[in-house]
Amino acid sequence: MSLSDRIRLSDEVAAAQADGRPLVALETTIVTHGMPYPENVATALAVEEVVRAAGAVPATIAIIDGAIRVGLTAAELEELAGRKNVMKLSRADLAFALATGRPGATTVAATIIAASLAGIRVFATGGIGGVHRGAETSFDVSADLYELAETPVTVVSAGAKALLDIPKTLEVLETLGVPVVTVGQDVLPAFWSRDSGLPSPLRLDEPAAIASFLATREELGLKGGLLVANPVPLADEIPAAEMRAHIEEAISDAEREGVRAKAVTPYVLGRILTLTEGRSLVTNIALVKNNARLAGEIAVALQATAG
Ligand code: PSU
Repeated sequence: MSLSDRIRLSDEVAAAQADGRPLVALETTIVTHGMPYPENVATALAVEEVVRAAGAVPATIAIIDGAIRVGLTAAELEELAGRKNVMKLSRADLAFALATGRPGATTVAATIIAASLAGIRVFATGGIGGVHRGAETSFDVSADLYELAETPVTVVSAGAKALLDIPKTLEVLETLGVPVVTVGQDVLPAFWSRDSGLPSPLRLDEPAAIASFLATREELGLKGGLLVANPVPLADEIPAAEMRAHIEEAISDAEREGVRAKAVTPYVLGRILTLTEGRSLVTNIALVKNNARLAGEIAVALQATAG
């Protein structure tokens, strides 16, 4: 089977490609492993609308029936969310799901790969994976960081998830040569909170400035992507001081239960949802929509730069 048989574009995405319209990739691990039903499906559909309102075309990515699907119908999203055996796919097992026909949701790493194969340069998510707390003994470092270093896709996030070790995550990104650009403020955001307490390595406030930075990286032939950190809107944030205790409790629960590897992030997100009595989900939904809007604007700006 050839690569073009493995990648199946929806009609909307194929038409956008043919017309040269800007596209924004969206991931599905957030749907299957990041949020509860039915908010997960409702959010995925709402996020697509936000991308359209920004003037771009959404391309939600998943592995279904041995193909990389780029652009899903509402019914396909609903079906994926309802299945029990959906794999959480990264670089190591993306091809495994394709070869075996298992359904799979794409993490940031796998979505970057799929987006790049489909010629999509901008991708919106909630928060990337990174270096987990205690990584000095567990060695738990998300493959998202290495994929950002390898593959030229711009990932719009609200920072790294605050359950991670953010200083170590920044160190690894710097070592790998991944630029981290915060929008609208000097401090790096921390997913549910606007302030991580750490200065952002770089700052740019306008989509056009981000597009021009990307064009300059291309001129130099630098490989890899760019991480955009977009702070959650003030009205929707949960301040870091308030999140700290919830995050610590959720992580110690995960340790006590022996939760490891790929299961850690979904478990901790679920515990934090309970501990915040649902508020973390409201914030998560708001920040993903906010990222989708910015990603749409960057995709439009990139098109203008190229044109
Ligand atoms: N953003 C969210 N919720 C999520 C994720 C992102 O708001 O659940 C997912 C992404 O797919 C990311 C994954 O790649 O969490 C990180 O998982 P891990 O820490 O196991 O690498």
